[in-house]
Amino acid sequence: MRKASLRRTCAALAAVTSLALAATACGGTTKEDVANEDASAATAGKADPNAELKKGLTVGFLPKQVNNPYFTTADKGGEAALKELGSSYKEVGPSSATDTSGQVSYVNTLTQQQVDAMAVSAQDPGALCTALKQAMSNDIKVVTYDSDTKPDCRNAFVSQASAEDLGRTEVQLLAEQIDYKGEIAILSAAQTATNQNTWIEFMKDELKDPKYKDMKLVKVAYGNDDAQQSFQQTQGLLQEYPNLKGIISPTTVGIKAAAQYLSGSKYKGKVKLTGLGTPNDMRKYVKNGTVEAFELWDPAKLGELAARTAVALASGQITGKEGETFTAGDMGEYTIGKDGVISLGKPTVFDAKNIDQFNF
Ligand code: RAM
Repeated sequence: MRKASLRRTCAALAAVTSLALAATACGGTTKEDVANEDASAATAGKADPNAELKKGLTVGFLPKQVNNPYFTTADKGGEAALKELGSSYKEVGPSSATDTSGQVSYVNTLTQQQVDAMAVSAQDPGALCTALKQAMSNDIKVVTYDSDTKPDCRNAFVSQASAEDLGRTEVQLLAEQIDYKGEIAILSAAQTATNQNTWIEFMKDELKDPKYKDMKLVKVAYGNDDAQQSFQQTQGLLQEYPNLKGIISPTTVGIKAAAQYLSGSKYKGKVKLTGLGTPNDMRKYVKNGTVEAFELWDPAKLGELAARTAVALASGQITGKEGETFTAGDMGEYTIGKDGVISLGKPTVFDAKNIDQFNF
């Protein structure tokens, strides 16, 4: 048995039986282990930019939430790339964006299934760490995409855009729409979401600039990436703060629900709304005057880059260290940044002028 497959069998054992039993079965060092040590260390520790991309791999996608159209689009991008590369795709995941223990179980499931790599959008920065580390110690490459865990709990993070750019530009977009004056609120996703929380920190920092001195962030509400909860939270914000001038919703589920609420209320066009949404979800609210401008990246490209990164890792072309480069097919060359972060690029701002050019 190859060392990698021995390790994986042990991971499967550890995941399904008691750890002690797995340790007894897997604890010994065999001659084969020693013989393979050098080769294995080489693949684990050093990138070989000229390594052939492996075929026949299995990459598991584990989004925050499976029935969220944003992740459906992202993961389809991953699936298409894997097909092109001669590897297999599977997707597992919880239906609620606040089911952290469900996500942990799905990481363990993928580990038991001995996938070659997994692409995970983390609901919570720390909760998945133990399970992800166990996967990595069994030669499974771990890529986070969309929402990160801690840097030592994965090999690389495929980020949609610079978190700083996203946070700051959302404040700038809203400020222009409300003339830099008035009370504003944020309607976020889950309270633990790494991506939204990082963007919100940058929004708060942006608001410290004296040019926003007449704007006041009165509340951060959480709609948990659930349409109904996000709708009710928007309604609640307007009841609690009748002078509210604007809302930033950095979640595709939240901004859509908030637009739906505003669009059917007396606040339509008066309370401004921006954030992160898909053109297909937001088109009608841009056309009916509820929303002026919002932004997003192409989720399919994010999924594609996650898949290509997973395959490059599993093939030994990269290890996730800063400065390593790889070619992501037609997407071109990417360089790994600080803390293993690979950034997709700049987001697009959508408004009445350009929204019809996009279909996702
Ligand atoms: C939702 C999710 C996802 C986020 C987008 C913008 O679909 O919260 O993690 O990146 O919104």
